[in-house]
Amino acid sequence: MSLPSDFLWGFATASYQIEGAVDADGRGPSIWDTFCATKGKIAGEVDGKTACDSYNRTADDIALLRELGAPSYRFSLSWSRIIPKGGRGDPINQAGIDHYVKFVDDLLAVGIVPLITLYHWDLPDELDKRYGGLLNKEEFPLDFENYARVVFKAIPKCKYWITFNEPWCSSILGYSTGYFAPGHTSDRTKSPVGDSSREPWIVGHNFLLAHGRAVKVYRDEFKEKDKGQIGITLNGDYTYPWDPEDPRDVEAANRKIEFAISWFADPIYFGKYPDSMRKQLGDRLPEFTPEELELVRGSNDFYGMNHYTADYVKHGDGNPAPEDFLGDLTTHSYNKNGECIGKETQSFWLRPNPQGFRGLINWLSKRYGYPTIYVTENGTSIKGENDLSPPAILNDTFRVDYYENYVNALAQAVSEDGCNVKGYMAWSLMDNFEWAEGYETRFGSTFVDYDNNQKRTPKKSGEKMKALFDGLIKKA
Ligand code: PNW
Repeated sequence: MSLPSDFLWGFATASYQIEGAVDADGRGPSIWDTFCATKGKIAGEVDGKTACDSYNRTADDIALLRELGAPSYRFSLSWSRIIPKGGRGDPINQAGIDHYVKFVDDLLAVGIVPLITLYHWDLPDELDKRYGGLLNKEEFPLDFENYARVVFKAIPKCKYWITFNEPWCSSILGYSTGYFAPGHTSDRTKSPVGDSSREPWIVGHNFLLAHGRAVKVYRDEFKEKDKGQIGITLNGDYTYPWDPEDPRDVEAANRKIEFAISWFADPIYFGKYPDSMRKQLGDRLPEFTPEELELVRGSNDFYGMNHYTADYVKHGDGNPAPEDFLGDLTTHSYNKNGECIGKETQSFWLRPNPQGFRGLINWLSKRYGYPTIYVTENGTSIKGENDLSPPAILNDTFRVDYYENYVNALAQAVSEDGCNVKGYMAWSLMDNFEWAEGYETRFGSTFVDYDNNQKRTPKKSGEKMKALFDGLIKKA
């Protein structure tokens, strides 16, 4: 079992989760600043005002990456640091650009390869207020295209670009359940605005158009000269039928992956939405115009894969509610025989199931013709971890096992199944702002002491990562 010699591994983070310094150097607010300020949305009523203070500690973070021996680092840019109001007619903030240019230079100076995500959920708040943000098909893709061009021009040294992180989360959690910013939902006890039956599908469509536009800009104006690659990062669980003997459960298990992943990947690789989605959603799922398809089809140089967990799936009754986004099915932690998918973690949606990683890499490879895959996130929280303090919290053996099992499953998918995975970014470099779960849920390979000036101390899982990959990657 092995990984190719050019395999890239490292750690991942996202701007709003680590940077803090929300008012520094002209940054404008994002929808997450606004969402955090709304009572009842975030566990512990916390926010990203300070987070890990990474905006002020780029040198510490680079030193940490070096200490862990990471050859690469995936991070995201804060759009509203670069264009505080976000729009294509709005002023550019040179201080924001300078910050990221220096960060990339500093990473490269010590031999760390940067992978940059343009958008990890922190839309400039002004765009949401001005025209409804992600819901606006006329404005949002053009503003994203403009932002992307500004960034490509400023940072030619970056060779790996990710347009969007997990559009499923932004669309479903942001516009159906209301669990994430901007918190739209049909549930009027949670939000005065939203239509869960329609808005998530509109937002998803707009993400695809904006992705297509940014990719076209990169390919037309930068790729030849800068020699980089660009793709989108999609999240999705692996699935197993609750009753493998019941063909309806088998079908539903497959359908769940289509509703999570193929929603975005089918248009990109095949130029159409999955039949299962069209059948259930009808005209609530937008249609592509020929010009839109032209933009979207073929718009991935690589597939960015975020993956954490798996579910057992039971078919629904054939009569899904208008708010249903799973695909007329239910998910379960136990199957018909009472077998458990994996142990509990601190995250209600996450139970480790490493075979599912191998399963999903194979599923994607078969469906999309063995594309180049970069795993852009994989990791776990630990039940009760936040109740511990050093030194106990540093001994994160549950996470050590998770990484070892998942990375081995990946290596099997590559060396035994012939899948084309070229990189792996562990989520996360350090404990950080875990969205609606605040700081109570930790995903870090490094402990961040929020009570002691955000001091960083590597956990065992961080220290063991290099040896794990050194044991698998072939010597050049
Ligand atoms: C991903 N779910 O989010 C994100 O890309 C990260 O920013 C985040 O910190 C990490 O995973 C850990 O949560 C997800 O509810 C959040 O299924 C929620 C879900 C999936 C992914």
